[in-house]
Amino acid sequence: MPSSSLDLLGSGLFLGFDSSTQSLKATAVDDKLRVVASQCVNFDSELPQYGTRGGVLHREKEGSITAPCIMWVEALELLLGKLAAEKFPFHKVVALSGSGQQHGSVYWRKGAAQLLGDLDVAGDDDLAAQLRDRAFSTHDSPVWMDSSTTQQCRAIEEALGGAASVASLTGSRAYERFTGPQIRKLYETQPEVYGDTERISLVSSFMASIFLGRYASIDYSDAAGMNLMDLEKRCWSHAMLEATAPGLEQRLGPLAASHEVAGNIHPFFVRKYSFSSECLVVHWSGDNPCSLAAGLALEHPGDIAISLGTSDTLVFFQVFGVTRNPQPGLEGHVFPNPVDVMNSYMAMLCYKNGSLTREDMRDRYAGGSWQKFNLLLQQSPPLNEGKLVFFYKEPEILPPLPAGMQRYVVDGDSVSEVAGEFSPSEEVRGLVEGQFASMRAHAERIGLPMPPNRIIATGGASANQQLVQLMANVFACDVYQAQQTDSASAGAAIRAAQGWASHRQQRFVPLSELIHNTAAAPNDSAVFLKLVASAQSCDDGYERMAATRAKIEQQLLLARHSC
Ligand code: XUL
Repeated sequence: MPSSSLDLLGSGLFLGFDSSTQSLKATAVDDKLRVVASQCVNFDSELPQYGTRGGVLHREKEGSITAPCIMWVEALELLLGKLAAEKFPFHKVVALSGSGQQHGSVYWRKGAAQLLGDLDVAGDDDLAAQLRDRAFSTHDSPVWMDSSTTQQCRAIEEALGGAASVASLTGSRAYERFTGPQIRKLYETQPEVYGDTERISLVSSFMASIFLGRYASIDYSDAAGMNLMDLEKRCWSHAMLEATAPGLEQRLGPLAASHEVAGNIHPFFVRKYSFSSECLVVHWSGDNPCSLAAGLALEHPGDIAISLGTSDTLVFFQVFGVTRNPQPGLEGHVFPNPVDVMNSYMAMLCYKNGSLTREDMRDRYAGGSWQKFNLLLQQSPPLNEGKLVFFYKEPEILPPLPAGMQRYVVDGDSVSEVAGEFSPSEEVRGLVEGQFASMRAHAERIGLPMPPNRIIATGGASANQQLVQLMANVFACDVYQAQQTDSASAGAAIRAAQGWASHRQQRFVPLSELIHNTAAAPNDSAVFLKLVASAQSCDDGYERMAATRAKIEQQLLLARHSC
């Protein structure tokens, strides 16, 4: 019976998991979307028997990066055990869902469906003991960090008539870490393993399968990270399947909408952890879609999230945005939005040189102090009198340019390269304005409306007021900061709530309706966003700067390819 919209979430709890590269996390929210519990298992330190570093195994000889899929099963029981030890009320959970590291794949051996269906509920064996030696055709699950499939990517693109055709069909050109090229490599290099495989899951659908005790479908959103799904039609693309491996469709199973209920939790979890037998499992999805769409309430076309890492290692600097009109091309990725999977899309752009280069300049000109870096930023005027800095410490992904540094002065229509350094404050402003202007240009190219509706800034550097103010000015919109740190598992919990409400109401419940009708007082809610900066007018100066930077990038790319 559909209930009233004011009673969307009843009075139960919603449990979200995040099966990420280095750990498995859980976050529970209540009917007001307040976080009531969270727990985590770190793979390296708490499951040292698997010998992972950063949650993965570097197989130097084969040049691949994998993770033992059985470790994730063992981690799940460890995590549930930790929650049980602190008396988490499993019986109150009405729905659960999860997020998984994108692209990673699990290979179920022939007969595994039967094994899952026959899980021993009454005995003492844990799940890992029941599945370890019998359920998988290989224990090595290739993960997103693997980049050993260049040959397969080129072959797939060639079969489809080029990279642009693959991008427009699937949302991304063929990428090494994407699941299709990984499957093709497995088929080519270990045909016996492929032959012995009855089902292929993503990390997300794998974990959902464990909770269900039968194979879960891959959801539309995470499926877009495989180079196998027709993005527009939301079905497997026969051309992509054929270019990847024979007999693949039956091994992938049917696709599902991300907010749909996959089924009831398996009796194993009811007996061992006292879950209710009524607890629903909502399809799991990818970590980026969960984190950004649900965890940050990034739902409306025109919303953008920018994640600014702080570490000085290789941090990916990501821009996500919601759009109804994606333009998948040779750069970036497009996924169906998991909280509005039939109508809108998320675009994702990854950069390598975000914090890395800002930290380099902080150390060079500001003695390692962010405070001094911020003062330098303020000493030059907006638009930096036309001075632009291009600085890549590592080969960049977007645009694909080698490490290096170039400086230009723009005066009206004339652009001239300069040899020497600018002043410290011009260097700092030139770099940061340039990073945001470049993001603005790429975001527009992939189909994100400009200026955006709003930006949600996350990651350590989003606490830097000068940076977020400049971001607001360059993009000409308000910038909000997310308060929730575990946004992938919190996002999964919110997706569980959305799936449960949609199931009960027998209609699709939009995230905005859920948040509007249920969320607690702002400070308590997992989806609370704080306004941190509003745009200060600069006419169309930054719009022109973004266009000029994009032109210079094109020239640098052309020069690179003609060398
Ligand atoms: C996205 C990607 C990574 C993983 C991390 O394309 O490869 O962000 O999802 O878990």
